[in-house]
Amino acid sequence: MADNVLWIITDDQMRSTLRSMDKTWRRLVEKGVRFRRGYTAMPWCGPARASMLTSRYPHDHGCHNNMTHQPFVAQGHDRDTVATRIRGAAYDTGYFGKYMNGLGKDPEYVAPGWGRWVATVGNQGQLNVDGDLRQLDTQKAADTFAADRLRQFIERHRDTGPWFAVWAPSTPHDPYTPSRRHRHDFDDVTWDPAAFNEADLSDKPTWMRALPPQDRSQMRAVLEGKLEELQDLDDQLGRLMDVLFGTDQLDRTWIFFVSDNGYLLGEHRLFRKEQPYEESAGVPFVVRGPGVEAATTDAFASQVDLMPTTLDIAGLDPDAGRELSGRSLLRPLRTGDWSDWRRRLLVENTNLGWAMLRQGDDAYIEHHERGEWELYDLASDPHQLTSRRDAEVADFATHVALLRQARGRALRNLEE
Ligand SMILES: [Ca+2]
Ligand SMILES: [Ca+2]
Ligand SMILES: [Ca+2]
Repeated sequence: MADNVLWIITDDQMRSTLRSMDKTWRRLVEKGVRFRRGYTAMPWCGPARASMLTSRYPHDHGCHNNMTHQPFVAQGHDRDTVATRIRGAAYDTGYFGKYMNGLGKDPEYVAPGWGRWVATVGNQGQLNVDGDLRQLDTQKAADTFAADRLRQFIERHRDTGPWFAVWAPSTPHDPYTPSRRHRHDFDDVTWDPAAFNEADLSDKPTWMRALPPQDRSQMRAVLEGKLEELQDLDDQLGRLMDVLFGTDQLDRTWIFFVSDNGYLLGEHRLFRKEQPYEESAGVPFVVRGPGVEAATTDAFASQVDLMPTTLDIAGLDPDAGRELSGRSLLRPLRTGDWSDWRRRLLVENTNLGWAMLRQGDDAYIEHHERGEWELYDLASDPHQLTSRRDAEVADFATHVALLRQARGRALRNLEE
């Protein structure tokens, strides 16, 4: 029987918070491969989720803002996703949790390809359960309901398979409502990252230079809320792993753990997401799977890689029908050999008009409409405090210009 695949997609989680999740760390990270250079396709909830489901970059799927569901469906993208494709390999499928933003205006929608559909609709506790709407008291209750249904889905497949499921809790997105059990876990957390309220913004794009400082106590409180909510998620993940283990499915299940986007808490005087800096553009990215040796790697991984890897696990050709823009991680995950992997990676925001090229230690950021650029050496300047204004960037600019118009195999060739 082919292996099962589970995607866990958290909401607004920074890479730096993964270590706070003890069960996740012990049962996923230490048993799998952690990508220090895992990136979103675009650091905003809806467009990022559209990219994961289709292995298309935002410039290709054309859903540029956070009301993503409507343009996604209008363009027919929902008929060619990881779910519709993997059904061709006789996988049972299930979606559990937050889907694309905009679903609140189309609550009865059930996306093609999903055998089970337990989607939170909007952010007020409404759920669509296989086409039937339910109203729970809170978003937290809806999240818990979705997680319960996921465990039931897994239990039902004790003796059957294979299956593919997505679990997408709306954690640690605001508002922060940790459980009684965890709501004091990080009361004393402090917050003083190196780039907090960056003093000299003269190397930053023009619009940032007049930014007022962020309030440290407010940023610290957000961090506290995120870390405490993540402890609840960590407990849920522990229960999930118990079910996989208890039903003898853990050794034939691949688990991918990512966030839709990262989050800035006052670094460079910025708050929230959408921006090209590492805290926002980078995401936690972990894979645990059968035969995979535990490791940490500097290979570039992107959200667009999830779909081709999953289809590869299912024995399908990821490029059948439409060439995907991501790469299958499967072979290097199994061998540990990343020498043939992509050398450069695109991250973009087609709404704000920037694109970033990651190449080696370099992060080149281009602001198209403003005609401005930034370049950081993340080895000597990991906190992105000093853009290298004197650098020669013509080669980076050429690659960005090509990558942001390409898709499929042509895009992948530009990464080499
Ligand atoms: Ca998000
Ligand atoms: Ca607290
Ligand atoms: Ca600076």
